Amino acid sequence: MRTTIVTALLGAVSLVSSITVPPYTGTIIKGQQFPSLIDVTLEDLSTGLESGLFTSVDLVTAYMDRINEINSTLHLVTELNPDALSIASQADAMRANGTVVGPLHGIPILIKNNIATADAMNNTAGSFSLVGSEVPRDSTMAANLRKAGAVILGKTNLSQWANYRSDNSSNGWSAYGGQTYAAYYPGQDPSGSSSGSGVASSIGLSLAALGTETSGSILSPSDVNNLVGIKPTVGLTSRYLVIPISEHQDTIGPMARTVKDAAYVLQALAGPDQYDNYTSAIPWANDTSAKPDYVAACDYNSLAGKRIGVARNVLEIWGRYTDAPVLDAFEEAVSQIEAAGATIVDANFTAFEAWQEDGNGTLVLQADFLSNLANYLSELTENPYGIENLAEERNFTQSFPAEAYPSRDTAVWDSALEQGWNNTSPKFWPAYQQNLYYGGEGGILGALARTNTSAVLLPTQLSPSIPALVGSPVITVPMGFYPANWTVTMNARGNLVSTGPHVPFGLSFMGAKWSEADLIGFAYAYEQRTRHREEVQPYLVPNIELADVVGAS
Ligand SMILES: *[C@@H]1O[C@H](CO)[C@@H](O)[C@H](O)[C@H]1NC(C)=O
Ligand SMILES: *[C@@H]1O[C@H](CO)[C@@H](O)[C@H](O)[C@H]1NC(C)=O
Ligand SMILES: *[C@@H]1O[C@H](CO)[C@@H](O)[C@H](O)[C@H]1NC(C)=O
Ligand SMILES: *[C@@H]1O[C@H](CO)[C@@H](O)[C@H](O)[C@H]1NC(C)=O
Ligand SMILES: *[C@@H]1O[C@H](CO)[C@@H](O)[C@H](O)[C@H]1NC(C)=O
Ligand SMILES: *[C@@H]1O[C@H](CO)[C@@H](O)[C@H](O)[C@H]1NC(C)=O
Ligand SMILES: *[C@@H]1O[C@H](CO)[C@@H](O)[C@H](O)[C@H]1NC(C)=O
Ligand SMILES: *[C@@H]1O[C@H](CO)[C@@H](O)[C@H](O)[C@H]1NC(C)=O
Ligand SMILES: *[C@@H]1O[C@H](CO)[C@@H](O)[C@H](O)[C@H]1NC(C)=O
Ligand SMILES: *[C@@H]1O[C@H](CO)[C@@H](O)[C@H](O)[C@H]1NC(C)=O
Ligand SMILES: CC(=O)N[C@H]1CO[C@H](CO)[C@@H](O)[C@@H]1O
Ligand SMILES: CC(=O)N[C@H]1CO[C@H](CO)[C@@H](O)[C@@H]1O
Repeated sequence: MRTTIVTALLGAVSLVSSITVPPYTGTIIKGQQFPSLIDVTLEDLSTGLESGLFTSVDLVTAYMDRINEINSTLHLVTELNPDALSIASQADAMRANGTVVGPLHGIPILIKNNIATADAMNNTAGSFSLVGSEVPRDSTMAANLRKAGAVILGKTNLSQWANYRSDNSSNGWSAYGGQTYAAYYPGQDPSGSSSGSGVASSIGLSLAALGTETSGSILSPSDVNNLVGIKPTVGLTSRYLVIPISEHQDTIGPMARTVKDAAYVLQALAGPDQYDNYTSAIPWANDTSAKPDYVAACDYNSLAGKRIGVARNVLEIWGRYTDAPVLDAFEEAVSQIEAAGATIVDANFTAFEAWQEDGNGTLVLQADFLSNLANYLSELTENPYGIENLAEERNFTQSFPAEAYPSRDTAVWDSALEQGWNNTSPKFWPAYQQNLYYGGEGGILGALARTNTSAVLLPTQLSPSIPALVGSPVITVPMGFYPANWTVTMNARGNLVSTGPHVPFGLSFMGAKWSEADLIGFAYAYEQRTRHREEVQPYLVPNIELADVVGAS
């Protein structure tokens, strides 16, 4: 649910790094160049599928082999789709027949294990209480992926309940999926809560993955896994049959290796849905022919002549908890954006200090969770333990040994249950209005309006909280890495490496609601000028490549 910026406050542990960086290139077989799956883009895959160099069945096989090769080390996938090969085979038959439904035709995508599918896969949020539960139909996100021709390859592990259960857990841990690790340093914190989606995309276990965000859960794992992540405006992507935290803040978006790939996936996801009425606020909801073309928005010159803000006061207040390599890389990024033709101005969040002292944000999430969890549970067509609300969910969790209670406590739920009132209470409205002020006039929306800027920049570590309050969009792009001689720091629980040599970090572009196409353009212009993703390779990457699979058959 939320991101932490306090790594600088945690005790430092000295470990010596001996990471060597192997080169990864494509493979040539019979004179044909096969793309390397850690770098491959959607356009590379489409070219190979079109030319018959490989099939979707080959792709699914290669990705599954890569998952099987690495899962016992990184624990990042909880379910493989037993139907994936037959779906890929249908996609191949259609393509052979001249039918390609869209750019994602036959392309494997992983989805977070809180996005439901009406198939053999479980949807659990990482809790044993939901293993074996069933939904009446696909979530709209899964349905939209299938409509676009994608092959849903499997489900990724996550911080349990999207990091909305415990004050003493670790990012990427769920009872059902175990502890996910990231791939840039041994034992690396994958961040969360879309942890498995982040690691899987970063090391090429699928073209891209879906994550969900309430406050930071797409942006933060994209940040530390060297990825592009798009946190869309709340309502641009339907939440129907996604295990919720908060209807006012939850959103679903892509995590991919390039801005353009993320744009392709967003194109398939975005749109109105009869099952989630927040989507009726999409400006083009009544005229889908006016849907933006997020891929065409990838324009190298999109920063030219734009006014771009920097939330200087946030940097001043939170900068003291932020490591020097991140701050230095950020200032360099600001210069590069200026050199790309933008005018840079201060765009301060005027109520930022007041927000830090205020508890209304917590009240809103707790009230939403009480209502929205019960609503999700009521949608199930099979509910193995008959759990209907948070009180019962807490009972289950505290008494089921694999849920690791009390070491992983239920403090977040205890607080929500103690609060007692949900989002139908008269107490909800004033708390929510206060949130809208901190995110709106006193936050990102006010900053954009007052300074007449098209986007505001922050290091991604500092970016999620304020846009979360108003449901406005953010995109993160790789910005750099901790240096090779960086001293390792651990997370609060002491079981994960928070920062260390070669750990990546990103730059966030924050915009007005529904401004995704603009943000994608800016992010693309920055990405293409800097190409930071390519500078460092993970310490751990699966060996199996597409060429091995095609060569073997
Ligand atoms: C291929 O196209 C033909 C003619 O439209 C159709 O009858 C057939 O079912 C198609 N096969 C597949 C596998 O899509
Ligand atoms: C879903 O959970 C059931 C019960 O544990 C398990 O038997 C099944 O294999 C799971 N499905 C997948 C696709 O992993
Ligand atoms: C969505 O529907 C609910 C209940 O039907 C209603 O209370 C709410 O105002 C609607 N929201 C929007 C954004 O239309
Ligand atoms: C779409 O049409 C409905 C019904 O006419 C209307 O209530 C809604 O405001 C319209 N939405 C937008 C974004 O224009
Ligand atoms: C923004 O905040 C910084 C740091 O607090 C301050 O120095 C600067 O003057 C502010 N800019 C504007 C335009 O208010
Ligand atoms: C919520 O905001 C109101 C209005 O500013 C304030 O009086 C109240 O103390 C805040 N509640 C919490 C829990 O911080
Ligand atoms: C929300 O609160 C109201 C008023 O207390 C109550 O009637 C309703 O059952 C609650 N809903 C949920 C899902 O707990
Ligand atoms: C929780 O479990 C206790 C002990 O089994 C039981 O008395 C209580 O009714 C349960 N509460 C809920 C909300 O299920
Ligand atoms: C948090 O978990 C750790 C590791 O299991 C344990 O040592 C510690 O006592 C726990 N803290 C609390 C407050 O329960
Ligand atoms: C790490 O390397 C940089 C550049 O070589 C150097 O300036 C810095 O002092 C080194 N830091 C440590 C902790 O050794
Ligand atoms: C998807 C999956 O769980 N694959 C494998 C993960 O690793 C274990 C142990 O190596 C295998 O037994 C699984 O099949
Ligand atoms: C596919 C996968 O990684 N499965 C692992 C999930 O986590 C549990 C608990 O750590 C492991 O036993 C599985 O192998």
